[in-house]
Amino acid sequence: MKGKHRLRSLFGGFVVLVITALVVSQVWASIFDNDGKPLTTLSPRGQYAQTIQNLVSPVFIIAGVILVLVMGAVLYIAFRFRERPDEDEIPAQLHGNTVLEIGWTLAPAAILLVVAVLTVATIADLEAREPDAMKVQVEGQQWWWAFRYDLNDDGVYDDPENDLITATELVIPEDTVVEIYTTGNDVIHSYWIPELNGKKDAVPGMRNFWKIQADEPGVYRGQCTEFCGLSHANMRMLVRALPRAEYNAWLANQLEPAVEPEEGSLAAEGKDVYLNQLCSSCHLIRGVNDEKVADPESGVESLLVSGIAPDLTHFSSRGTFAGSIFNSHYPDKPGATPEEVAACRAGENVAQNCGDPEDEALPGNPANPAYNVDLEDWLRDPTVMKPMAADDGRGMPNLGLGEDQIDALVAYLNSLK
Ligand code: HEC
Ligand SMILES: [Cu+2]
Repeated sequence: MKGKHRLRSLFGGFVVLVITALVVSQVWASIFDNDGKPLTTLSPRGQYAQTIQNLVSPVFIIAGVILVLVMGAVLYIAFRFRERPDEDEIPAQLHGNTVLEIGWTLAPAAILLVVAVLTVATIADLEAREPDAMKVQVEGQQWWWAFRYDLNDDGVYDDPENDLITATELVIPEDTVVEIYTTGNDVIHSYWIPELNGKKDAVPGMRNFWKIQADEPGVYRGQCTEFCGLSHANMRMLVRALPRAEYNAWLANQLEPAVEPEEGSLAAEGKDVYLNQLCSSCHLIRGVNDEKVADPESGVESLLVSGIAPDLTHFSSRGTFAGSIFNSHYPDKPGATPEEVAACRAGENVAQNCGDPEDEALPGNPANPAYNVDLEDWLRDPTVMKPMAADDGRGMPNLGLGEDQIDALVAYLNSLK
């Protein structure tokens, strides 16, 4: 009877060990394999994410050692002092042992003190201003992001002469500290690019300091992490870090007004549709509908645009749209010739002319079929593509466009390099 009992508990222990080993190996693998999982917080690709990692690792190790010690002691004691049928003695009691009582009060306090010092030091590092950083205001809107680059460093972010306003994708130079100031235009959002830093709330009426830096060129993804209404889950974010020279070229191009379509072309028709179908009451295309109108009473000049829709001046320089959940075109092949890029954008021989859609680092990765949506579908009815409360003035309404208008608009939007 006794032998059978021991066999059963041995077998039970073995099963528990195997299950534990399986779970630990799975968790371990998924934590450190970042492939295709850009939202893991444990794979830093910039100095601030690394700062956080430098706190997480020692705390994790301290907690792990304590876990093993405590669980080991529990298992040992449960086994060593288990009730035996032929013994009815109670083990020696330790209650009132002063040395032990003081020891197990002071030891955890000391450990927590170490963790507290490390944590406060990390917070101070992350909150420190960087004198030479470039500065961008990051503004959450239902359900996309607007960016204002303070190019002349005067602390003013909405001066169209000296600041750049873009949307959807935050483009930064590699290996450069970027100070960001988060704010919200409607409700509270939260900006979070886990590979570059932690989260920062974007609160209406406030400007919260944060900063990011990417060691390597690449695409870094994130997700709004403060519930912000109907399409909160569809409010992604994307940072594109470029080599310095490419960034400078990107910036020079962004500062230009929109490309004027060739007279008589389909794109030129699209521009007319843009101006005539209400698009221009919400969206801004610099050089097209950025004329200001003076208020007859106060004389204050302002734009005729609502400002609550993404800037489309260089729409086609971005790879994603609508809160980075859809791709506007196939990704460019690295080192592609202009002919290949043009052919790729036109959808000709995609396999040869476009980049590998599985490559996460490429703009507008259409690897996920759910996201590989045509711009046409968006214009046909955006409310089907993304839940929005357009009747309530949130998001983009269905404008009931005809197919000819959609074709022309797509040609125009794709020409806005
Ligand atoms: C009532 C305001 C409104 C009107 C009118 C409107 N849009 Fe939009 N549009 C929006 C908003 C808001 C978004 C962002 C929606 C989101 O991603 O949640 C958007 C997104 C877009 C996008 C994706 C941009 C990006 O970078 O994410 C395109 C392209 C676009 N609209 C084109 C058009 C065109 C073309 C028209 C005219 C036929 C038009 N819109 C009319 C408000 C409007
Ligand atoms: Cu949000």
